[in-house]
Amino acid sequence: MHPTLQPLPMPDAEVYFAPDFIPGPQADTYFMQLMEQVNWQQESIKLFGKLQPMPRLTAWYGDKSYTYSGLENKPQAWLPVLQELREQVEQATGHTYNSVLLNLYRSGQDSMGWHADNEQALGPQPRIASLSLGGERRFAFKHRNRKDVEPVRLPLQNGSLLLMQGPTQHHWLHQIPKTTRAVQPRINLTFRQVIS
Ligand SMILES: O=C(O)CCC(=O)C(=O)O
Repeated sequence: MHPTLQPLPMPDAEVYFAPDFIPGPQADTYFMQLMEQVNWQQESIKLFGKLQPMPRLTAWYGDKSYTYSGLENKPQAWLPVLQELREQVEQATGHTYNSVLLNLYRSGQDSMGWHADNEQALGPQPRIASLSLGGERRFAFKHRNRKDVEPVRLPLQNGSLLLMQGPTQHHWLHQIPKTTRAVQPRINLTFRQVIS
């Protein structure tokens, strides 16, 4: 594993974090390329029986289709820039990924609610390698059922890499909360290995 990926001291989890995985200027270039080249979509989700626009834009690239939040994502061919980032993340984590879900948080009003990435298609111990580009946002973890365990808050800065594996998705939820602070747009790429 890449030496900058350091373990976070979280019980019932296996989480590693490299705050400076991609140097700032290079991360800025990747951010601009992805803003321009990715086929960003405004998807909808059903909330209390009503269709609502998701509070972020998304895109799915990979070798297989994948159902996420009840949405079937048709695979799109890897863009060269995504292929390049995938190779860097594979080298750093020592594992392969056949899919990437991208999220674009246009402003502090864009967000992702509490959830775990525990879809069956990710296998019994999902491994999620999550790269952040652009404006810094706060990421939060909370244990699903242990009240004695403190929540964990982590600023995800431009160029940082967060790796979640092992039992993490079974015991912890995570989110990107909305913020009223002035924040720059942020792109997040979550590399995954879809097995079914
Ligand atoms: O934007 C992030 O850092 C979180 C993304 C996430 O939780 C997900 O794609 O499942």
